[in-house]
Amino acid sequence: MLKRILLAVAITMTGLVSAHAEHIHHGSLMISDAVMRAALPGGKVTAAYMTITNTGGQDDALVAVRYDGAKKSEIHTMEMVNDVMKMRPVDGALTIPAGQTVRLKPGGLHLMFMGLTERPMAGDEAIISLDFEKAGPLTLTLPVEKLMSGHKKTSDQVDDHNHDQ
Ligand SMILES: [Cu+2]
Repeated sequence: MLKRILLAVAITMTGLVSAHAEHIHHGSLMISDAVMRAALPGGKVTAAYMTITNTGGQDDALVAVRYDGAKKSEIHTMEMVNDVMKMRPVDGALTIPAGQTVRLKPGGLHLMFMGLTERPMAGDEAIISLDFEKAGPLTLTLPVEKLMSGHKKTSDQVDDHNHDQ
């Protein structure tokens, strides 16, 4: 309750704080800025982003992700191949090194949801499940927002997942 009151105060004061500014503690992990990208009309893929900080003394790893509104959920990374940005599933798990912060963000690491059976729209909340090697399973509720891609383009119609064209 107190947390909600404080958040409301923060929103009033800055006008900029949104729901996903809230931090979630899970074992020695702290998750913030979690958000799912709104799917485009007719789109079959979308992505989610978050910041994961490992405040502990041991490495942890994100081993699996699941979103019930998609047929397939994967952890993706982006890399330059011949000047073209491509994404691919991470090999094995995504390590969250002890004492470090890993940022999943547009144009970089992301959680990827393919074969959407639901269409998450701006203003919705989406529930995803994460599984960490040490901290264990976590169910997260994410705000769904229209997000710009990591590209220097201004259109909402561009998303991370057109890179393989
Ligand atoms: Cu992807």
